[in-house]
Amino acid sequence: WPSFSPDDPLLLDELLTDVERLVRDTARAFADEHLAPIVLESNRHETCQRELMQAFGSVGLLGPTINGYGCPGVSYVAYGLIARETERVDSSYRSALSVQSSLAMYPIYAYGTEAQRERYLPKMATGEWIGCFGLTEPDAGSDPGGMKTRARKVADGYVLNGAKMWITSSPFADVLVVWAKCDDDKIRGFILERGDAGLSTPKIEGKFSLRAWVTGEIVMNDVHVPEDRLLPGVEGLKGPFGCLNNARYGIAWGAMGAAEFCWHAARRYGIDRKQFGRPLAQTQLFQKKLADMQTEITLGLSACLHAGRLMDDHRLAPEAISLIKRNNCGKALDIARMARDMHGGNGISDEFGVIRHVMNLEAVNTYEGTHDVHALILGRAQTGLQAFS
Ligand code: TGC
Ligand code: FAD
Repeated sequence: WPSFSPDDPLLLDELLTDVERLVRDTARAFADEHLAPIVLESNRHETCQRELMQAFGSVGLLGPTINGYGCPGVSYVAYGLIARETERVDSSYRSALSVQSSLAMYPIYAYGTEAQRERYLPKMATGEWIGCFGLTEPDAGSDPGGMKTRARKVADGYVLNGAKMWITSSPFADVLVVWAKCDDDKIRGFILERGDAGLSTPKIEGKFSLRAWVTGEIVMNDVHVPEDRLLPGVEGLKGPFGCLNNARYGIAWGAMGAAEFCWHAARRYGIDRKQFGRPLAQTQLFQKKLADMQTEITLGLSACLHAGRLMDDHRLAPEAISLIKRNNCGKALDIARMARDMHGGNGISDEFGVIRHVMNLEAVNTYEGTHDVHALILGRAQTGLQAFS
């Protein structure tokens, strides 16, 4: 019988292409060199620097699945591997990448005009311009169809009024993709630019999660948006949801990266720390927990890889994305909480990293559709009965 590979029991690594392995190694090296050394201070003091986006761009991590416009055009599996490696350090960094690539660049690529693609995508691929995605509002989170933001038609464009809440990167953003209801009550996407009169993006203070990257609001008071900044290629909720499919898929991979960090940390800790005259890792309870972590992570990553191959083949249904987003985020949160417990008192110190992942994964389990909302999507798909309202 072949020997067992504890960190990759199903030998998933062997199923990657050479290009995917190269992208994975590039992302891992970048994360080790540029993210791991700063994350403790950045999380502790809630500091982050917008220049980090340019560093991501310099190694080709932005808009990776887009072909052309300065983007590398790699597979969705490669995109997932980038999410896994960056979130292994901190969910904030994967969040910054998800939003730039899937929620800001993708809608411009998929729904925009050629002129819009040429104006925005190359600068977003280098990270010179930072993007954000405004869907959620103070009174419309799980139910984005209830949004109040309006885009009123005027002679040479639209006038936007409203407020978006919990918007990743908004205080830094140069390019703001905002979803608003038009006079016909249909939702459409608009590109706002930093400097538009009536636009402000205050930072949200007091976050206990994702402290290493900035989150804010988008406040619009009679913001005039010229006609050529409407995204003409889509209308209705399928516009924002089309972007969310890609981002949710990436989060499923990313959450497993955070879980892997916690699993490896718990294993190391249990081997090093002795109580009652033997390593903690030599107790049955500790080993059962490690086995549970190893099992869930292996299954979660297998699902991601399979889903990624289907995605690259245009055969992955949105409901299947809900399944992996929901399950992997929930399992990652369970694993992080377990790893925190296995570190005893040290588990609450940021020096050990696991409490930071617990705090981050609380938000990851909530954004892009909460754990329960994805259950309702799956429930509707198998019963034909809609239970949201
Ligand atoms: P529903 O009636 O189900 O659908 C309305 C229209 O949208 C279409 N659609 C989709 N299209 C493509 N992909 C999907 N996943 C789609 N889901 C729905 C649908 O076919 C329909 O089209 P049409 O042409 O018939 O009009 O919509 P509903 O209003 O009943 O909503 C149901 C529900 C709960 C599933 C949905 O609203 C939902 O998913 N809520 C969760 C909200 C959410 O995920 N927000 C994310 C905000 S962005 C964010 O969190 C970024 S964090 C990023 C980071 O930092 O990493
Ligand atoms: P609510 O919808 O009010 O939900 C509260 C609770 O009620 C949840 O447990 C939920 O599962 C439950 N619930 C809701 N409806 C039902 C129902 N019908 N049946 C049963 N239970 C229900 N949004 C953006 O647009 N862009 C971003 O960049 C972005 N970044 C974010 C970054 C962070 C750090 C966070 C925390 C959020 C971000 N969001 C962003 C918003 C995020 O998508 C929403 O927080 C999320 O969709 C949930 O909406 P809500 O917070 O309004 O919660």
